[in-house]
Amino acid sequence: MSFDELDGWRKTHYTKDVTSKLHDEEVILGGWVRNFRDLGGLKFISLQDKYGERQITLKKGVVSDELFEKAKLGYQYCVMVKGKVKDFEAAPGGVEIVPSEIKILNRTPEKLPIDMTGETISELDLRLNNRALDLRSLRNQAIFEIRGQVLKSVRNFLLDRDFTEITTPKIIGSATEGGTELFPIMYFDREAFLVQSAQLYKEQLSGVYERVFEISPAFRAEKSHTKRHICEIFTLDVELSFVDMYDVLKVLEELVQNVIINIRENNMTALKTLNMEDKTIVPELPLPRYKYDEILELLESKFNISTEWGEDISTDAYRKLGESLTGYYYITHWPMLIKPFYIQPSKDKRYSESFDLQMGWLELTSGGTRVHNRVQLENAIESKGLNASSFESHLIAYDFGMPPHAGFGLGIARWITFLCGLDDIREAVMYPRTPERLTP
Ligand code: AMO
Repeated sequence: MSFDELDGWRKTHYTKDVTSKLHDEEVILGGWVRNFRDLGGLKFISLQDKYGERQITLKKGVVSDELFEKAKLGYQYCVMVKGKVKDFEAAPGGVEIVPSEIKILNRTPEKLPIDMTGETISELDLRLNNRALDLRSLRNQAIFEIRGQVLKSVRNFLLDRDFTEITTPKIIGSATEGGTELFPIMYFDREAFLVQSAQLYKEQLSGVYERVFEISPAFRAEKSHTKRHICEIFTLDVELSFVDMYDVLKVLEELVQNVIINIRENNMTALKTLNMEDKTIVPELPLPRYKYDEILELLESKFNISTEWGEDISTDAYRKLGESLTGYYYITHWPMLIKPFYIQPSKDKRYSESFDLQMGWLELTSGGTRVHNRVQLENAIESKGLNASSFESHLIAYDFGMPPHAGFGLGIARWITFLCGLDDIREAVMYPRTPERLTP
C-alpha cells in the first residue's frame, strides 16, 4: 500500500477560514475524510479538520482523469487537498473546493470500529476504546470546543480580577481531604499518594497571593459506578483571603454567568451541534440560595422523601430535587458533621459556613469559609478522627499570619456534562479514568 509523502506541502488554511471570501483562490487543506459519495461522474469528499468540514468536489472532465481515479478514499483516511475555492451556497461554509491534487497520507481499515459519519452514535465503551478516532467526531469536536471555551473564560475572568494562577503538587505525603480514598503510589522507596484536591495548598497560598486559582487534576479512589463519578477529576480551585463564603458565592455566580455568556457568544455552532442552544442559557443573578434545612423540608413536603438531619442528600433525592429546581442554585449551611475539617462551623455549631452549587440534580461545586486559626484547625482535624501531627507541614502555615479565607472547588467535567447536555461524565473527558478503565 503506497502513501504519499508530505514533501513541501503545508496547510494554508483550516476549514473554518475557507469561506467565499477566498473564491477562486488556491488553498491547501489537510484532515480526514469524514464522508464521501461516488455518483459515477461526480465524487464528493467531506474533509474534516480540527475546526469543521468542507466539501471537495471532483467532476469527471473538470479534474484530471488521474486525480479522479486516485480519489478512491475510505472513512477517516488522512489526506491533503490542493485546490481552488468556489462559491457554493449549499455546501458547508458556502464553498466547495475543486482539487488539482490530493495526497493520501494514511489509510484506514475498510471497517472502522465506530460510526464516524454522525448517522449513529456508537456505544460509549466502544467509543472510549477507540478514543483517538472517536474524538474526531463532530459531536466530540463540539464538546471539547466548549470545554476549551470554559477553561479560557474561567482563566480570563479570574486573571482580570486580580487572581494569581497557582500550581500545586499532585504527589503528596498525606491526605488533603479527610474521608475520600487515596491512591497510594511508590515514591522511590516510600509510600506517597496522588492528591485528592488542591485544598490545603490553595489555602496556604491564599495567605500569600490573596486571590488564587488552579485548574488541575485530582485523584479520587472511590469505586463509584455512576454517570457522574470518575477517578481522575479536573477541578477549578479558587481561594480568596480577607473574605467569607458570602463573597465567594458572588464571585462564583458571576463566573458561571460570564462563562455561559462567552459560550453563547463564541460557540453557538457547537451548542447547536449538541442541540443545546435553547438549554444552555445565561442564568439570572443572584442565584437562588437554599439552606440545607430548607432543602430537607422541600424534599419532605413536595416529594415525601425524608432525610435524617445530618445525613447527606441521597442520589434519588437529588434527582427529585432537580425536577423542582431546574437551574443553578446554592445549598448552604450543611451540617458540620458531613463537612471536612477545614470548613468553618457556623455560630450554631451544628451547621457550617459551607455551600454547594447545584445545577438541577447535579452537584458542581463545594466550598465555604475556612478555619484560619491553628488551634481550632488542629482540634477540627482530630475531631474527624485524623492525626493532627501528620498535617504539621500544613499547620505551620497557620503560625505565619494566615488571613481569614474562603473558596470553592468546581468539577470541570461535571459542568461540561451539564453544559453540553451529556448523559455520562465520561463523555466530557478526553481519556476518562474509572474503576474499570485505565486505557487508552
Ligand atoms: P469536593 O470533594 O466536593 O470538594 O470536589 C469538588 C467538586 O469536584 C467534583 N468532583 C467529582 N467529579 C467527578 N467525579 C468525582 N469522583 C468527583 N469528586 C468531586 C464535583 C465537586 O463538587 N476541596 C473541596 C472544594 C473546596 O472546598 O474548595 C473539594 O474537593 O463537581
